[in-house]
Amino acid sequence: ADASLKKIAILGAPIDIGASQRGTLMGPAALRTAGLLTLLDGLGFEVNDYGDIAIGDVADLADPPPDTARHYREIQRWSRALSARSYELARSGAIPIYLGGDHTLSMGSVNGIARHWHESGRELFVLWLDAHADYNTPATTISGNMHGMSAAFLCGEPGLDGLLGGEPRAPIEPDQLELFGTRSIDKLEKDLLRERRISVADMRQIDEFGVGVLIRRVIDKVKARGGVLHVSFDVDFLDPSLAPGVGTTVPGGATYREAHLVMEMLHDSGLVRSVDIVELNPFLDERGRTARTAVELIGSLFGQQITDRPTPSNAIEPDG
Ligand code: B3U
Ligand code: MN
Ligand code: MN
Repeated sequence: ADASLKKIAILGAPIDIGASQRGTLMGPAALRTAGLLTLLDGLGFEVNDYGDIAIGDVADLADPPPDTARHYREIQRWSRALSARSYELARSGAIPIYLGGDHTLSMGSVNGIARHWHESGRELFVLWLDAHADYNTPATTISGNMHGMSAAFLCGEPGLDGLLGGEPRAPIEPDQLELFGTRSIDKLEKDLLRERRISVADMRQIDEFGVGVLIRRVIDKVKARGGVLHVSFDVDFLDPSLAPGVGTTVPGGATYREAHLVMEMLHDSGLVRSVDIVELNPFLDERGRTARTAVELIGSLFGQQITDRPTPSNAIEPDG
């Protein structure tokens, strides 16, 4: 293999018990069918597909499951396996792309990545492209669905402390989380976000300032602190007209052009080191539209451009 080629590591995690609607377990297959690997290969990456992670028959831990976290045991198995694997992948120097699966995937994937960057002495920032804040805990949740708790878990909120068992937990600070595209937050969840002073670029702000200004603000913050960026892309970030293949669609989401601009600017920043693509539910999709749109967006995130000429933003701030 050409050593100058940048490596991408693909890992699927067919999880669907973190959500209320079943079916996201078909997400990894749909993203592959929609041409994710061919696209990344065509953009000049060395792409290795590690298939879908298996949770095997590891013995269950003995911690008491919280009674407001549905399917805690299964999600615990996924999270432990994912965190361990994710840490190894991040350490290998490849850019891991995790294919979900519902958003509980990130409890494992991001924890493993955060552990790696913590050891490397660089700050990890997590950009949460999502209609929801996913900042519930077992104490605040209304639904009991654990995909609504993953961002809170990653920021070290209490209530799921035994989830990873012996896997080292690597929480990020609340100021390393950037919620973006938010338009559905529960009451107690909102209180907690305010208490923690979490940065939220909600749709109200996107309408007023535009995605360009707001994503630039995130990029500048990460650069100023010498950090790196993980992109956790919940496909319900997109407007339902564009992405119907999701269990929890919320009207008023990002448009096609807004989403592409976000991805293009993130690419030009040179900061992205890992990605999750979650909540795609092929069972609800219309002729693969959502899967194809998600794959196109990943193309923009990894350098697909309309012309090869510098755009105003990447001309001013060339990739360091
Ligand atoms: N906040 C609600 C709804 C929700 C969160 N994430 C998704 N839906 N996909 C909850 O269930 O916690
Ligand atoms: Mn989510
Ligand atoms: Mn969501």
